[in-house]
Amino acid sequence: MLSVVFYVEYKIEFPNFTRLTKYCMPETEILSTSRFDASELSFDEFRKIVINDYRIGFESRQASLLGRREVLTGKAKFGIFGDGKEVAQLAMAKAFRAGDWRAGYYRDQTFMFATGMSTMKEFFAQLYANPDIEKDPASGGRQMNCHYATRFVDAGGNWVNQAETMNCSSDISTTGGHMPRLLGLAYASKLYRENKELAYLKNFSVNGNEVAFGTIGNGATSEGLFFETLNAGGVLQVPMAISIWDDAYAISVPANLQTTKEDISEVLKGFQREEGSNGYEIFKVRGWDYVSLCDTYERAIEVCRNEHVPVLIHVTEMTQPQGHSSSGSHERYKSKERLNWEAEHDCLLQMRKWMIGSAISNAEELDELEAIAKKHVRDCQRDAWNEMAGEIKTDLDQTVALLAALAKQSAKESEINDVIAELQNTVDPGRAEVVSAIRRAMRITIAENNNEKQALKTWLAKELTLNNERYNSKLFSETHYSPLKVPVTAIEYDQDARLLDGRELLNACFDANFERDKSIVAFGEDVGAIGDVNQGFAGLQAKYGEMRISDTGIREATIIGQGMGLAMRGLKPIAEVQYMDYLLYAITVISDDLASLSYRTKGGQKAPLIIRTRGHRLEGIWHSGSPMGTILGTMRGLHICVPRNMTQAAGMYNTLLRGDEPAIVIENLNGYRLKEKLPANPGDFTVPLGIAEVIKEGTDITVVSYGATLRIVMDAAVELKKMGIHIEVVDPQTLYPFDREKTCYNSLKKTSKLLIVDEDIPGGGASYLLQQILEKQGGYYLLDAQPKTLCAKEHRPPYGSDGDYFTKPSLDDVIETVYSMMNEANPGKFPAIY
Ligand SMILES: Cc1ncc(C[n+]2csc(CCOP(=O)(O)OP(=O)(O)O)c2C)c(N)n1
Ligand SMILES: [Mg+2]
Repeated sequence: MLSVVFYVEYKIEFPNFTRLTKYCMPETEILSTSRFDASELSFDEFRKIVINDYRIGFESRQASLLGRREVLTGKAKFGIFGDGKEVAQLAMAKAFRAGDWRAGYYRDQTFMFATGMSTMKEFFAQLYANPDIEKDPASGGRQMNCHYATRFVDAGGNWVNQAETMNCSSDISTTGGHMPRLLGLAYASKLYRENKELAYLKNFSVNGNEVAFGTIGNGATSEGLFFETLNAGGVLQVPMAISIWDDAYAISVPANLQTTKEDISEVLKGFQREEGSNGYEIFKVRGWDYVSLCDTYERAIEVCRNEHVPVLIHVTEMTQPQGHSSSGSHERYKSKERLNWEAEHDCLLQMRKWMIGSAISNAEELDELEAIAKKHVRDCQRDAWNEMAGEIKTDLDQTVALLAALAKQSAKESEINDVIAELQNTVDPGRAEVVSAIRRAMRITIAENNNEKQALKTWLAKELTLNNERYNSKLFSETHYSPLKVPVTAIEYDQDARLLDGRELLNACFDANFERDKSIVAFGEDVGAIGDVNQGFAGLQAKYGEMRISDTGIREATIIGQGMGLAMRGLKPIAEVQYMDYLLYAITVISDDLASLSYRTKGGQKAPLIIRTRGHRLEGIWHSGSPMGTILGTMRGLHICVPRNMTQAAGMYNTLLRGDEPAIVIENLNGYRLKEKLPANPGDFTVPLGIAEVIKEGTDITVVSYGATLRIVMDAAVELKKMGIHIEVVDPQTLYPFDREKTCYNSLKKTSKLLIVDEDIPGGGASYLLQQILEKQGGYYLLDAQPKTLCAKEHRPPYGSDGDYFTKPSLDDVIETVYSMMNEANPGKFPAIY
């Protein structure tokens, strides 16, 4: 072990500092993440590094102070900052290398500055919600301030070379919500190191040497996602370095109400790795002790990186000089003693004292540095504001000119002038005020038409298009690699194609894909050794190895996080959630993190994860759910596939595995043992997303259904035919995207009557289908009778076949509902049954 000893005023030891690398702060050209190299470093060089660290920390603090002021004076909506957490982040940055990953939370601005993954000007651009990704690359103004991300997907949808860049996965605001993703980011390193077949993916890893750094607040460690992640990381033994920023509070709630023993690392001692066991290396260090912090991070990350042992660094005695966020002050809930203690233990104050005490610097030098730093931060803030305000001002001036021209020609001149005056008097106007003024003027002049009004209308259309791009774009990656652009390959059958169980057909599909693409992996509960509970992966672990098809613990949220992290690092994961009912345990990760990823980074990040699950019908309250309304309401940002059988499911997997957007595929639980014909190209034929299919033609009523109910509808069609009724059955196949070719609408042209059969509760998935068909496609205008929905009851189905019959739409229900619609239209021909 190396050790440097500086004999200055005090004897200060720096064990373990091993490396010096240069990294330039973009706007300052000064070293930032420099490490200490015992063998090469002179005292002067060492001094420079420390002083520079202090500068970064001090600038970061100024950003927090100024940022809060900008919120309080109304220039920004909300502010949350990393004050009181600076010094630990300087130390963490020293251990962070190109290729590494961060999944953290809103306190990490100092780390981001120190690594160069973000700049001071970007900090303010995000605070002002600048929608330009050149100005706020993390989120294009979509996220609150201090929500960080690096852009690892270029405009064409291509991955950047992640092995050469420092990488930051996009933050989310939900406390602890990022932890499952952290697991996946770390797990990717394990796969890259241990599965030699992945060596060709050079842009993503160098032998799995990348560490995934996570940060989390002490309060957020109370979340289940934290514990689930912690346990999974210990089982998997992945290079995951979790730092806990412990300031003894979570907003107003103190540690004694958050954490057993008020001490998270004390509680977690059982996770400590021991001779012969797996587990963690756990470290505890104070947040104002620069020397110990640098030493701790150096040691912790070395073992994490080299040995793939997860580490946990509990950083205690942190403070929060400005309180939690811009909303509210901490004087309300912290005692005077606590506030005094925090003032005294401010990490920058302590670092400054130590630097002076050990003759690394002196008060004069640091005073000067601080003055320069303050000015620098102020300059960055002004530039960021001027850039944002300048663009809006240009729009505003143009709008005012157009409104003034219109006013001159209008009978409502004074009313329009009022609109102009209001707009001009608005303090710090935004785009909303500009566009709203135009729309008001359009309403005021509703009865007028002239060139000036046309000019205003054209301008409004242009503004709306631009604002649509600024504020509403990129729910999906929408690039060349989108699954919607995957070429359609027709299904082929040999003349003597075998009939086999649906599960075997899926198995053939997965087998072919695993053979074709070495980056595909699959995992979940019971997925590995037995090949999933319905045998779709049967035999594939034996064939392709445990690195590609594996079992996980019962931990739905981190199964999704595991997949998400892998997908961000260039692999193609299929993450399995055993039953659709258990999606609720993963829904936070799917909804908050995965579904919003492309949108919240404005296309700067992607995670093409495929979630595989099964549901709709089996037995009992927790095994036969069909919460499609919940899925539709929480997973916008994923493709939602509801195949009616395993052939269609296979075709959808074949499409999705060739695309780059996330999706969920819900297989029919009762379809695995039904016979289907084995295609000749089970791993190649594709089912395009959003293309509905008429699976039975008819003239009387259009019945739209999907998944398991389709078989019931088809059986009903046979019975109804005997009663002289011919239904047309449409399977949308995917609920998102929905019926891109308006097949439902076209069917209504023939039938003028619509019935939706859906297994969800009334008003669940069915209301989405109605909205899409009647409103979006315009089907309303084709109807000659009230549209109907036939759904399950409002409760979940009881156990047993009788419970199913009396709860879910049954054959009898479908027949009678269709018949009643015919009875209503023509009672003479179809007299009431009852
Ligand atoms: C899931 C969720 N619950 C609650 C919140 C509201 N909230 C935001 S920050 C916060 C406190 C977090 O405290 P801690 O984890 O200690 O981090 P600190 O802010 O102290 O650094 C809370 C309750 C949230 N954002 N997400
Ligand atoms: Mg806290």
